[in-house]
Amino acid sequence: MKKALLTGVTGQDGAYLSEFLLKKGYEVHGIKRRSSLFNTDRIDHLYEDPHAENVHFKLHYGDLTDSTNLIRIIQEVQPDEIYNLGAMSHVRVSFDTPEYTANADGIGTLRILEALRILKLEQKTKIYQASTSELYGLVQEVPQSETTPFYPRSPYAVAKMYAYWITVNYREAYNMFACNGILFNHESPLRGETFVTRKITRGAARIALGMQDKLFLGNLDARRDWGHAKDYVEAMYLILQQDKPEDYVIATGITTPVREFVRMAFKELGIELEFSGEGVNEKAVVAACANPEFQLELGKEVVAIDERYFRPTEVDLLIGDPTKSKEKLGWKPKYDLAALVKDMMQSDVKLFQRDAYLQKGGHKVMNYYE
Ligand code: NDP
Ligand code: GDR
Repeated sequence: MKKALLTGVTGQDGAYLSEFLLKKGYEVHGIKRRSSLFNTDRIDHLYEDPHAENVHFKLHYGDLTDSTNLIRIIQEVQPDEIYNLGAMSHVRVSFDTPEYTANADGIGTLRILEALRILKLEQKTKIYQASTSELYGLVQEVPQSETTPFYPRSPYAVAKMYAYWITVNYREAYNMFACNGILFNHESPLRGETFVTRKITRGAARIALGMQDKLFLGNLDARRDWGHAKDYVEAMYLILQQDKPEDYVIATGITTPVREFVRMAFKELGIELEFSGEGVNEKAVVAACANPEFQLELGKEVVAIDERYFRPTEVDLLIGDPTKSKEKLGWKPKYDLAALVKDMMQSDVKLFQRDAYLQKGGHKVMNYYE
């Protein structure tokens, strides 16, 4: 039985990848940070009682900022594959916590690579590094491929650039099977609530159900190449199953502005929007509502701009060229953008129908929509 060790197991990708690898017959070990509340919602369905025999999914307390802890866990697990998914992954927040981001996202990757060397596992353990399309930052060429020059535009992207190159360097210096997956944005019903797609699908569901008045967003002109996380974790696995360690771009090859994602999300609920104004004065109002379930007045303003969500330096356009991954990995995504929006919208409507029901019964529900 192959053993995989995942950092970031409680995150969006950690949850989908764990599920995928368990189905493949792996023993999956996940590193989880200690938190004052349980934060395992995304992996609770995979949880196995550690007292039982033949446990295939095991959690270890750990942190990418703690070398000794990483060395100990890796020594204990002796993994065949490590997927380094753990990171402070929010681009906007990295401007507020740049030093921590560099430590966890940049040096954290070095700590894992060094742990393998210290433990003399560098020829046994393959490693996948969660690299990102944010490396391309300020547009140098489109579409962006494995040979496009990097120009990072945030403390997050700069930290990930260190992680990218240290992974390449350890591959070349020590002959390690260490690979970067340069993944473009991928989303799902499990996406963190403050990334733009999930913020939009949550906002649209809550507005339709009368639980939220308006959705405040930042730059609606930014364009992203959005895929479904379920498809993207399969690519991570494929990257480590090749004969040679290499780096791959994983993307759909289609780019869409944030504004269009907003339109598609509301449309999925039968609500048509009309956008007007420019820059900070842009807004969207309800132009038609074909769904009798939702009592929305025509002309009601449902989307407005809040400058707080603008970034000091923005990444305007991302569009990936997935030719290499299609040809070499045989990777092909099953979800297109419409199917992704549908999946996320259906899930959030269900979630907030439950909250609306609880609220009606006098229970307090969480009302944050940052
Ligand atoms: P999430 O933000 O959903 O998950 C991040 C995970 O990292 C969480 O489990 C989090 O733990 C954990 N983590 C954060 N800091 C530390 C730390 N110091 N030590 C150990 N674990 C830590 O991210 P995604 O699942 O979306 O992304 C997975 C990886 O892929 C990330 O590295 C991200 O930067 C990268 N990436 C993501 C893309 C995307 O579109 N989703 C695209 C390209 C790259 P906790 O739950 O405790 O917060
Ligand atoms: P991104 O994702 O920065 O691409 O990083 P995010 O969803 O945060 O932003 C995408 C674009 O939408 C614009 N935007 C807003 N973003 C947020 N979060 N909130 C808003 O209200 C809002 N309004 C407009 C942003 O300015 C941006 O242009 C994600 C993360 O998962 C990274 O970890 C990963 O590496 C990259 O994707 C690929």
